[in-house]
Amino acid sequence: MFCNQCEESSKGLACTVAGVCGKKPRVAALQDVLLHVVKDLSIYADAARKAGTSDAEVNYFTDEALFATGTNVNFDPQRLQGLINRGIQLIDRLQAQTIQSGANLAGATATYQSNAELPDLIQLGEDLGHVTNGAADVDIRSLQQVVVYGIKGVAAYAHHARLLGQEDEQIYEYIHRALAALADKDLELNEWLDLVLECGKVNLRVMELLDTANTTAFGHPTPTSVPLGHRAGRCILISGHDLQDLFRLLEQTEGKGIYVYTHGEMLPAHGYPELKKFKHFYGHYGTAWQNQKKEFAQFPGAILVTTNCIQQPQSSYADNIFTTGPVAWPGVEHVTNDDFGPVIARALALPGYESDKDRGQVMVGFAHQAVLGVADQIIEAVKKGDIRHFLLVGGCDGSRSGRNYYTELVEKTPADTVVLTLACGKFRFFDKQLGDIGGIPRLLDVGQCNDAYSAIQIAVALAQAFQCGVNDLPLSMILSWYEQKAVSILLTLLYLGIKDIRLGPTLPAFISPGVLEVLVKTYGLKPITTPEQDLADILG
Ligand code: SF4
Ligand code: SF3
Repeated sequence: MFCNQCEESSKGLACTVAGVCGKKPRVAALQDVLLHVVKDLSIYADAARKAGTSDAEVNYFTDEALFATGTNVNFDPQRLQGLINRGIQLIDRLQAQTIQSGANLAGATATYQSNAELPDLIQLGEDLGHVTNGAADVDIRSLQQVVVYGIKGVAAYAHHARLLGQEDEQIYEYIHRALAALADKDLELNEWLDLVLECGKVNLRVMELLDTANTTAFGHPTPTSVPLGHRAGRCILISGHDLQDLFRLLEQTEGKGIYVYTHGEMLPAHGYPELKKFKHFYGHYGTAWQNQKKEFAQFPGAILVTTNCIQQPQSSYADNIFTTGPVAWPGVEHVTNDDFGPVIARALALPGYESDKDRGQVMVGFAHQAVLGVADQIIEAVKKGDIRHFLLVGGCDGSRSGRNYYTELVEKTPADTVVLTLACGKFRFFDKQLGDIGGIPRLLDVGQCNDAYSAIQIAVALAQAFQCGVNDLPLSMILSWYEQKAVSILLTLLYLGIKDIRLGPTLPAFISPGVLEVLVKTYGLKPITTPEQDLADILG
């Protein structure tokens, strides 16, 4: 196996024996087949589109399949086999249409066997290898990996947005064109660089769509205090990013004597009016994904994981955990069609909490509409010198020890600075009491990684108010990354021309020295150092 798509790649290079995330070689091989299938399907879809047709089923499948190959999403060989077989059927369907149209199909390598057995597919994955291994030039291969991993992030966002009725043909058009380009051996470095930046542009659009999708369905988040303790009674914990799943679960648990708690990236859900109206949607439990083995083991109810990041369930809670949507683990019951009956039945069979417990509160709900609603107050505070600087400290969490940097950095920020945060990296400091500046909280939770659009909107609006560019604002971005949604967000920030981003805890293994040089020279991208050094550099 060869996988280098996340921040925890073995030895900072790649996982080649087994995934640090728990991905077995056979799962890696199946994901490789699936990516090759999606790449070949993209060649046909791109040709078909150029001939005037776009196939909705192909578009949806593309997002679903790419999402399944992301970090900590789908570890289930049978489900991956199902996706591969569907992809092959779609290739067959498009092949006939595109050949008839006389389209240019150079590079299409579709020689797949329909309904192949698992051992044959695993062997095929081992033979095919990583989808970018045809590129001989190390910098081109690096850029191809940036594109493929960025596209996985785009696909994840597109999948969420489409489930809530928002989609845009230009997103599918880009994904198919860029993946089809993997088969074009003549594409040069600059053309791959263009595809990298275009990925950032397309990701901005898909994040906008997702923002529209979430706020149309559930209202704009408002500042909301979320209990970290619990109430006596039966309980369900919901993790992942899918707000629609949460809404359906809340509908189906209403009146059943079950409290629903959020875990990980679901925390910001408490800020949405259409979600917080449910009285049994009580509070938040636990921290980020890498702590789930300990936290899930201690939760006295059923657990539903809707998207990344799932880890290998421990025997102590294996009977209590369920998956839905793109996420899967072999042997874990996967619920479909928004029917959470099995999860509810399990919650009713488990003891739940014996008594009430108060563990304090955290504030969420500072998405773009809430923050821009007090823009005048913020601008005034900046003009008076009460707010010296904004720091966007956001991104993924993970298990590397160097991630304490983010906790220490936030703890050390001076009292005249405001920290905006988003995604699961916030669990390093989400319950710190940083106080406020004239009523404006110093720690503002913008939302999930899925809400990076909100942070961009806030930055753009502040730049307009101060009549300057985003790079001229008293704003610094200190990002933490782990998986591929973070890659796509970083590409969006680069596409927007945002400079001097600090990235950690380590730089991506898939960035070659040559590509890194371009990123450093053009965008001033830099690795994090120490909290003291970086704060001194930022604040002068
Ligand atoms: Fe390794 Fe990350 Fe790939 Fe898992 S997703 S196999 S940890 S590089
Ligand atoms: Fe976290 Fe997986 Fe990236 Fe959504 S839950 S930010 S890592």
